[in-house]
Amino acid sequence: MSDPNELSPSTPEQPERPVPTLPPGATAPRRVGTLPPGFASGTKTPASAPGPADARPHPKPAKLAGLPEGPGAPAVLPPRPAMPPAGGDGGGSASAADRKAWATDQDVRWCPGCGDYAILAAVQRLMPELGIERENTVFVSGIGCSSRFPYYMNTYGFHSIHGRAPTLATGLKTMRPELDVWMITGDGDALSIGGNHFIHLLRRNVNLQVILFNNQIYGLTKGQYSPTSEPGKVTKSTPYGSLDHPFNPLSVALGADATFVARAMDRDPKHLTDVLRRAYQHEGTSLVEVYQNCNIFNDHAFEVYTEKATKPFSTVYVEHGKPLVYDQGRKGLRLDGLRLEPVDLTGSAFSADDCMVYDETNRELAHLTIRLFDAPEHLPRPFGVFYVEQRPTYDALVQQQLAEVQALRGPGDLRALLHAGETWTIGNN
Ligand SMILES: Cc1ncc(C[n+]2csc(CCOP(=O)(O)OP(=O)(O)O)c2C)c(N)n1
Ligand code: SF4
Ligand SMILES: [Mg+2]
Repeated sequence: MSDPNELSPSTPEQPERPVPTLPPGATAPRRVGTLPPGFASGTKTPASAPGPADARPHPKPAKLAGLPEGPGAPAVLPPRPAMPPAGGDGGGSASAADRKAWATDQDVRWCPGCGDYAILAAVQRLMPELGIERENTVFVSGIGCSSRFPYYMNTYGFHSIHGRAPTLATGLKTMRPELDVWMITGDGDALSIGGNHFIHLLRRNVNLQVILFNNQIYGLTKGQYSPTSEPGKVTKSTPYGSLDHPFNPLSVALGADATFVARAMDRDPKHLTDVLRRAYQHEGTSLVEVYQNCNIFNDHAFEVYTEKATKPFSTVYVEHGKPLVYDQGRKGLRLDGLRLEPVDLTGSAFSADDCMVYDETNRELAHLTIRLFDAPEHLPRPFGVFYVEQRPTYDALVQQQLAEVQALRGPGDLRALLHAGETWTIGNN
């Protein structure tokens, strides 16, 4: 990072990777068609009202406003070099052409049918709409199938080290706050080898977007179980079934005091794009977990949430200020003590008025909602923006502190610093 102007555009050559083959006997149990059992009834509990109306969205183009000025302010940078020409034939409608401007000419090397394609398309569609510049945008990733993402974005990019994307993204955003930084990671990358770095990124609240591709498997290394795999997962590394309790990535994030926590899925691109747009508008670390189908090593993992026959009663979409209602209005979730309880809205006992009105500024409610995870046969899986909090970002605080200290003490001198205080000369004897 000593000279960030030397960042390379994301067009490296990659060695051919053989297409993975299906491992024998390692398919996940299919959950499609499992009907939920009857819902327990309970006494009526009045729903809480949401907190004060949220002032979002906060458009990011003004993100440099508020940064320190004066002697300590970061130096004005020379104009960035022109980007390489975009890939594709450039034909089609204006919006298709806009989207193509964000795509590279690299062969996309994900397996045919992989959910990664839909996420890439959603991001490429969103970029022109955000009114941002490719030359001021950087995608930083770790290692994994998902982490190949920067190759396919016609921006600056960094395919880095397994689990260490948070370190590079933090350094980059802190020293170059005018850049739009997106971090791409997988369930293994973020939550196994990168677990430590991931939680510190979130608590620091560095102003960048994280897209966590959760396919509940290690895809790139051909199908070992991951920290989000369901218990009993049969893989090459767990031939008799995994024994570990899985992480709920969003609970990990809330536990680390993340300020923007959301979930979307590859098979609902409109909702995914809406959530990514909100993530971009948030000032701070925005975590978006995306359920992504790995059709080679973990096919059908999320089918119960994506297929027409089961999606209505298996999912609930949370929206700020709206009651938690699902299954086309036939079911809802009401607060019963300290838990959310599913209720039948087709009878006379309960109506939508009894259901919890979602408040995305309420951390406790976010915790409860995100925990609709442990008993999927009884409860719908929630999607949407669960929690949003405004808190100073690490990068802005660092810049402010630099400006204040430099205003007091003048510009720093690294050589003088290294030779200041207690120093030793190492002799020969
Ligand atoms: C230090 C190190 N350890 C292990 C690996 C091997 N490795 C590469 S990718 C990967 C897991 C990737 O899984 P995930 O993050 O879920 O990404 P996916 O391929 O599923 O998108 C592992 C274990 C590595 N490259 N580097
Ligand atoms: S995540 Fe699975 S389907 Fe996608 S490229 Fe990797 S191995 Fe293939
Ligand atoms: Mg994975």
